[in-house]
Amino acid sequence: ADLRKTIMECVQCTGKTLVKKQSKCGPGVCFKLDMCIETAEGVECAPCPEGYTGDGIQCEDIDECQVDNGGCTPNSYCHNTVGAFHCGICKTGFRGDQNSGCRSTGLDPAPLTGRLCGNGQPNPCDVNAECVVERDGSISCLCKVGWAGNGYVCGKDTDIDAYPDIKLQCRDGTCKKDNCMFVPNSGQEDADRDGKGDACDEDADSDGIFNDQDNCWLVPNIDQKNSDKDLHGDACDNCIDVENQDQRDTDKDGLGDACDDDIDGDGLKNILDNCQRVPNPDQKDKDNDGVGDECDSCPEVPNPNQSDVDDDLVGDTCDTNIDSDGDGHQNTKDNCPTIINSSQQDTDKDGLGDECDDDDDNDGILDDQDNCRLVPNPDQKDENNDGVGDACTGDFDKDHVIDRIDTCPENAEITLTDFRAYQTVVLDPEGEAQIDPNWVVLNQGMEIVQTMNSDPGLAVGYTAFSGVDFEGTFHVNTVTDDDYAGFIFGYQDSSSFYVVMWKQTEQTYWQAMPFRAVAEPGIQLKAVKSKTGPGESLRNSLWHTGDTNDQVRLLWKDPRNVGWKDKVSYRWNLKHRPQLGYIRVKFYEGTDLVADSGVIIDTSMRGGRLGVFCFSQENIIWSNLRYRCNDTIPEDYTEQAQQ
Ligand SMILES: *[C@@H]1O[C@H](CO)[C@@H](O)[C@H](O)[C@H]1NC(C)=O
Ligand SMILES: *[C@@H]1O[C@H](CO)[C@@H](O)[C@H](O)[C@H]1NC(C)=O
Ligand SMILES: CC(=O)N[C@H]1CO[C@H](CO)[C@@H](O)[C@@H]1O
Repeated sequence: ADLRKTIMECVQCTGKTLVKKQSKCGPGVCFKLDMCIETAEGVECAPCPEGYTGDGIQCEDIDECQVDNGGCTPNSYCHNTVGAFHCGICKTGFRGDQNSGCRSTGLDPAPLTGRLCGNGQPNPCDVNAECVVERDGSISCLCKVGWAGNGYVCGKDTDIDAYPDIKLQCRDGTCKKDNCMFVPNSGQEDADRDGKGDACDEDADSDGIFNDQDNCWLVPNIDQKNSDKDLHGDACDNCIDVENQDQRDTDKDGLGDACDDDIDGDGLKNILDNCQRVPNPDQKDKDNDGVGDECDSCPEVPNPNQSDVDDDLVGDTCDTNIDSDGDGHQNTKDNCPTIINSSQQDTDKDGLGDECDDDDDNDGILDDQDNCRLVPNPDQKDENNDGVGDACTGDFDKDHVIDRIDTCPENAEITLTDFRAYQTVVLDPEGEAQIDPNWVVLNQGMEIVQTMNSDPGLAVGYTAFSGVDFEGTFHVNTVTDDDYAGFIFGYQDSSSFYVVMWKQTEQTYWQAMPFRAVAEPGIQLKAVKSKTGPGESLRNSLWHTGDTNDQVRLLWKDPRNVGWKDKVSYRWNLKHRPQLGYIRVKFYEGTDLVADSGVIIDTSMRGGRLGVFCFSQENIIWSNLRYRCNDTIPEDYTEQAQQ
């Protein structure tokens, strides 16, 4: 309604730019927010972006393929997408590619004939891609592990960061040549814009000082001036006069927490704010313990010290650890105490989780009859009679991220893979053996780097999952050291999680107390259920390849027993279905599958959070991280059950 109103207010719709009477830009004024320009006369909408046609208020996709096959070579596929298009492979009966042209194969039956997608339609994808049938029945193409591109064209991707080694004959962002061919950098960050990514540029800011000697390696500062005692020069220090090695800046206002008098940017100065790190302008504090509800680990029970020894985000004072369904949420806080539901999704926020609520969206129509289970639509309108209500067509959970790219199409709270917010868990807090890990998050939360030779530690995302697929690229970017790195899933607290860990060489841990721990090089999958929690026992048990009483169980070890190689990228692919206890993890080196756990059934943790793990290894990169909600029962589970 608002949009229509602004169009009617259009007073001078000349040329390509529109001028409107209103003076403020905002969502829905122009086709895209960043196309809106405020001027003295009102607001203007910039012309539609390339690939679209329209007046700037409304822009429609141009189907480039309609004209001259989009400029693609004759007899090849042209695929139109929103705002762009790309050329595909040769059509059935033709051979070649976009460079050399598509020639008739004559008598020779085309090798590609008969390639079909799962839904029976012809497969338009590159030979090194998979055809994925989306929820709405449409098709998309995804380059296989070790390949990158737009799916219609895929090229070799040595470091498995989703950018190809060479520029591909297509126009999407993912067709560009990787600016670091051998170091994964899924964000392609390039501070000095010299075409060489920061991850592989020895002088990333081009100030003539090599990164390892530069106190601002991403900001040119020839003077190297540094007023405080931390390792960050003034030119890049978010607290110039206050030591803050971690550079944490909660509200992202450019001022580090250590020198920001309003850390969370909620308008209340720290000294007056009962949640200094979580915005809560209302300052509500039910239990009157001086800690606001928004950040209180026990909002109903006074616990001014907020102590949480098991790192499960529930304060000790109200932590019962009685969890009947094992999904990581204790009964008193579980919105479905007896049904496994780690994600705790509660769409209508009525306190009853969707899993045990028979009307998830509270629109009066029970879930099994509701054509939009998560979007209130009492009228059940369904213009095209496809069984999916108009209110949720294309965006099932109405979170404004369309299903096709939504990491959780049936959960409005989870839309993209994002580890920008994470909890650090130190697994040996007392030990002085080494320092704590130092995490750096890149590429909008889809890449994590750990720089220090450290004690064992975790960076854990805040999102809890039931069924999930989790993948990422693992790379140790140094020839120094030979220790452990990996990832975790099903995290419930610092005593309860699954870890997949990998070491380079066999080694006995240098602290022989409390027991002698021997690490083998093969990839290991372990269930951590520790009676003691973080400390020396858990530390040595994590190091040890094998079972340890009351600490860790080894669920699987790669029989090849080979360690990771320096500066080589590996891709992992994990499936966890906690409802069934199903776990399967695969590892790829380049394009080759090199390790596969097979189907493992374990029910120690019925879901939980995801994260990464390191132990005594520096310079680890977890790149191109991706998670997706997935509760589909894998076929191999059924096979196994039938055996
Ligand atoms: C926090 O307070 C509780 C009681 O309110 C007490 O039992 C506990 O020992 C305290 N923890 C720390 C770490 O001070
Ligand atoms: C979900 O898991 C199933 C079973 O493993 C798999 O076939 C399917 O491709 C997955 N869905 C997505 C969107 O990845
Ligand atoms: C949103 C979500 O993750 N819901 C899950 C809750 O748990 C059940 C299994 O008990 C899953 O089937 C749901 O998908």
